[in-house]
Amino acid sequence: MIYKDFERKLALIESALYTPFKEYVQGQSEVAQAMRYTLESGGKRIRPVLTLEFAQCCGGNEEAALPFACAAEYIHTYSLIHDDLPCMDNDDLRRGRPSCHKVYGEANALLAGDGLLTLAFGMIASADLSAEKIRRACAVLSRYSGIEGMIGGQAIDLYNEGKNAGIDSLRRMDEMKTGALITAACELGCIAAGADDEQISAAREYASCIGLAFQIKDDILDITGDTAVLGKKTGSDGSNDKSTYVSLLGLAECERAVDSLTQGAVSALGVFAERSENLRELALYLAKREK
Ligand code: GRG
Repeated sequence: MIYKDFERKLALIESALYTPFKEYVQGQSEVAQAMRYTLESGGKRIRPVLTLEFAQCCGGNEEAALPFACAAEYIHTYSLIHDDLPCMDNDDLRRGRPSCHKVYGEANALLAGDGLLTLAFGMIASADLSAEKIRRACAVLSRYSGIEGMIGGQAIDLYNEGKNAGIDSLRRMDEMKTGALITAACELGCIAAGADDEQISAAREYASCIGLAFQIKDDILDITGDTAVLGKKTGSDGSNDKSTYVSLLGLAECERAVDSLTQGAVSALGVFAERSENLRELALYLAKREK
């Protein structure tokens, strides 16, 4: 257990994630099955938990924030499906199971990713929140997951292939590819709760620190992790001839950077005082995670 309330929040998220599927998965659509296959393959659900935690921290209602939390996880899941495709990273294994396209074929996997992407915005629109909150949530998710965020980061990643990217370029790429969606997840919770500017700015700072720590930890686990625990191949960064934090800075410096960024994240929570205890625990857990 990461912290006391984690499992309860996870259960809320798990049940909400599959609500739309009650209508169309029954109808044998292979694409809907492919969407569900990857959704239920056991991700850590960090992004939707962040949404609910920030909603709670800012005094909001977690039930009302749930559609925003699901939207963040749908976008994340679509990105994993597309990232594994032969035209991207060509990975056969994801979360310990064959990747979506290995089971359902490339065309269905492509559509499953598209289906989750569009479902994310439909889910936001279905929230029982004001039109202004829904408008802001759509704008935030679109910006951070699009060309200025996650997609832009993935494009830089493709462009950098085979080149020896330096630390600044690597950092910029990861802020966009990994950090932006984590920031969106945190900010969505703030928007659902009607947070003020100071709270939103603290959430962004926290997200920026854990986002970079998360990616550095991912690079560390690619070297030190266990395929059986991680549920994906290790050593793939080296074999893809990519610069990573570990290749540029070494393992020990990477471990120090993760610790210092985690401290930065914890400090950013000051404005929320004791209400942010769960978010503190979450940052500490992410720094120590093994998958
Ligand atoms: C849209 C093709 C496309 C790509 C977008 C986000 C992304 C770019 C690709 C996903 C692959 C990847 C390795 C991204 C880096 C971020 C990262 C470490 C993702 C894994 O997130 P976790 O650990 O995954 O939260 P789980 O399985 O726990 O949900």
